[in-house]
Amino acid sequence: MEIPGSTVHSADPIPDAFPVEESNRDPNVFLSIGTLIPDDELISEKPFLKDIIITERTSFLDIDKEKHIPSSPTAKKGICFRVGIAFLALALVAAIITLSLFLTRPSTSTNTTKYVYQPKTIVYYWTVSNFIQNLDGVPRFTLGVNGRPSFESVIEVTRGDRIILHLTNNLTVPTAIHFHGLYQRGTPFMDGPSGVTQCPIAPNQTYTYNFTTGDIDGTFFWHGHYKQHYVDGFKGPMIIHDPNDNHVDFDASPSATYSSEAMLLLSDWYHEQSEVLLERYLDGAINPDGIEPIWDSGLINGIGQFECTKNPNVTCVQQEKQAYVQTIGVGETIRLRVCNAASFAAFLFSIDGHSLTVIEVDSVDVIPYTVDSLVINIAQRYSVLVTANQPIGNYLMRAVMYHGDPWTATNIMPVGMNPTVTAILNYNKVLPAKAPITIQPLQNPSILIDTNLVPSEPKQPPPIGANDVTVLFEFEFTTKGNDTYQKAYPSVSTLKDGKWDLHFTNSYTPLMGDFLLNQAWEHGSQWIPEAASNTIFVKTGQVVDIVVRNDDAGEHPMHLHGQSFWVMDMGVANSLASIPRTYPNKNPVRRDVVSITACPYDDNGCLPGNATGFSGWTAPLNGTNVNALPEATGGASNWFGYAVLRFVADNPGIWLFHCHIEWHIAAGLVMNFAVGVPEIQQLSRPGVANQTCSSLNQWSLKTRK
Ligand SMILES: [Cu+2]
Repeated sequence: MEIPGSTVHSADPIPDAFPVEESNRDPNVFLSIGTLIPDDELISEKPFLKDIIITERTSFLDIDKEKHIPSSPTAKKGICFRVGIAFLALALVAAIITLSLFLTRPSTSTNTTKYVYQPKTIVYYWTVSNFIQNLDGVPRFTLGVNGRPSFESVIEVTRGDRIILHLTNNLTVPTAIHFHGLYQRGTPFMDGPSGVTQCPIAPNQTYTYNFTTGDIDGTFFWHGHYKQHYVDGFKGPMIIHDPNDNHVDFDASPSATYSSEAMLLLSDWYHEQSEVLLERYLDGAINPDGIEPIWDSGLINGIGQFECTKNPNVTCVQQEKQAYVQTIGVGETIRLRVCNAASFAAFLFSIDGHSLTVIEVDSVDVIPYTVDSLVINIAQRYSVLVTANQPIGNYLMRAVMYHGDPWTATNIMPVGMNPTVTAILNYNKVLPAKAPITIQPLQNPSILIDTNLVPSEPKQPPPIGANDVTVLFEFEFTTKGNDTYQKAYPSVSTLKDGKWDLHFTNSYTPLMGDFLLNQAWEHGSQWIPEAASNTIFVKTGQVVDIVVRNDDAGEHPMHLHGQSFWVMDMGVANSLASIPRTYPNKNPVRRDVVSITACPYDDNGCLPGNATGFSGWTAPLNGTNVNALPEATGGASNWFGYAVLRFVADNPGIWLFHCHIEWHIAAGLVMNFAVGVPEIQQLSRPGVANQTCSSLNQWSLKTRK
């Protein structure tokens, strides 16, 4: 078995250019479209909204005005930015508006007084289209926003703000977007999943997403939630700032203070279109073993490095930039918001020579916890503090994609596949000739697991009682009987009088559920929620436990929309009865994506392993020396991976619970929680929702002809 670190070393492509000074776009600056107007001036149908100024809005530019100024004399501002000359006039107008808002705020100079933030409304005008982009050296048709790569479209607001996002669809197929990690309290129609909370937006139509952040802040991302648009690049960063962030206040948090920040959006990247890949994956005749499509390379903030020299059949074109560069001042501490926006890959993230202090997980602040690397599965987010305490130089930030059996279900990789994507942590913009990029790959990474994390604001999960709901979600992947297609077979039962009552199994949901399709697309305005597939109905106020049982040989990142859950327990077990049902931890980690471990295994299948606690991530980073695995359930034992997740159903809406591996969504690894149907029906459904369904109807009638 290879040592993971050594594999990483040999596979690393070193970016051969260092383009900070050559660029006309500073790599530290995300570009986004947005403008600020006070919340009390906003009425959604006001005509002046059409006339508001749209300006290039530089991410992180506004941050320092929004939050406490660090009182430590050692704190430094590390962010620089550049605004194109054509936008100077518009930027000036925006600055005056921002400044006038700023000047009306209460003083932030004392640490004893909480800063009272006046929420604003941020308006975005986005148009999605499909055009050729060169993200990793191999140009391909890729979805983008306003003619630029999606990764540059940052939603960046402060807790309490309202977000109005006008999304115009310039594609030839429908689309929709989801704001990952947002609760959408009172606005479940704005959550985004096609066929669950909205009809997808027909070509040439506009949908207006209009919602507030509610009471959460932290690191999020937005992404397409129609078919596999996410795989084709339709995704970007989303940040909600805490107006009273202790971590920027040296006196409040002396051991974990940062003075600048950036987001690192990690992704895997495919050279083929998702439609082609999906067709091949689902076809049981071509792909009887259900092997998921494997990426060609990875991206950090939309920039990757495919190994062109290893694949003569691919035409490569020099990119504008070969790697994302993040500048940091000497001695400075930066908050890096790391998000895995991949379709299939789990990442091991590290920075040569630097430790990572975790302060946030999926929007929940945690007691600082220092590691040398992070395992981050799909749709998970971690904020880490990194201090520039090493000799001045350039250090590689490495994101390595777990690959080989069991991660990728095969050891055969696409030709030229690069499992490592790198970015550069650059001290004070030193040039590479003076300070060469270091190469110090990790040899034995320390692995962060959920049970290491302790929320800094304790929140005890309520007990689950006889009138509450316990759901068992089990799944396996197979082609069964006469099925032609590869399918996930989730089966869902609820616990009644100590017995499992099976609700559905073998369900195949090619899209998501079909709530609104029933409501308005297929059945006019009549709502027939019972007709929706894979759905468990929950009353408002009930406590819900989801027991997830993973009978598959791979890890699965399970995501719940509409709320976070407590991770009550996770591990491996050989019977449902042996899963503990009492939990001593009064403050378990809360998050919205949990990676359900595969069982420890050998050639005969699952092994007992450490049955009393989580033993996840047991497979090596590069599993290529591991023998092919039999199906876990067909092995010598009945061991499986599990997690118990608890939430309070106090947010009426239709909330998806699904695996965030995009191929598995398509295979049907999806269910819905319908929370508080009577309360949902009392919510006023925005007019745009009905319009979108009728436009979709017209479009589909037209295309059927
Ligand atoms: Cu999955």
